[in-house]
Amino acid sequence: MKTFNFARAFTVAAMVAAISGASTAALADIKDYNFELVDQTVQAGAEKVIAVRLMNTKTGKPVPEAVIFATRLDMAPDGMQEMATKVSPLPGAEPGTYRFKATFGMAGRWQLSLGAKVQGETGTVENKLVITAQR
Ligand SMILES: [Cu+2]
Repeated sequence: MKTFNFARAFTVAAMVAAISGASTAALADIKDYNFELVDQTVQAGAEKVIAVRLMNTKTGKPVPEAVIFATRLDMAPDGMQEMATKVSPLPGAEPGTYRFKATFGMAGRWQLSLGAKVQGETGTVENKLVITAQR
């Protein structure tokens, strides 16, 4: 009986170790990545350039070669979510920086929604950034 209890306790301990080990590995993940605006403001008007940097917040370094697959730019921060404009990717200036071209038809606050896949990471980086278009 004593031997049986010991074996059972050991099995449970091993299982707990395995589970906590797995969750520790899962914590070093996609949540450590964040987009940030290079410039918080842009001039209102046609064909303006927006630049964002994808940062690894653990290392403080920019992350090159991410695949950007979802972008939307609209005036949701000023209560005009239906006022959306087309966002076109442009070649990046430097590794870890991603550039887009868009027409800001109105001065005010615009929300840039981004989705990205990072090399070697599962999951998706999803960020919403607010950029102000000025006259
Ligand atoms: Cu508007």
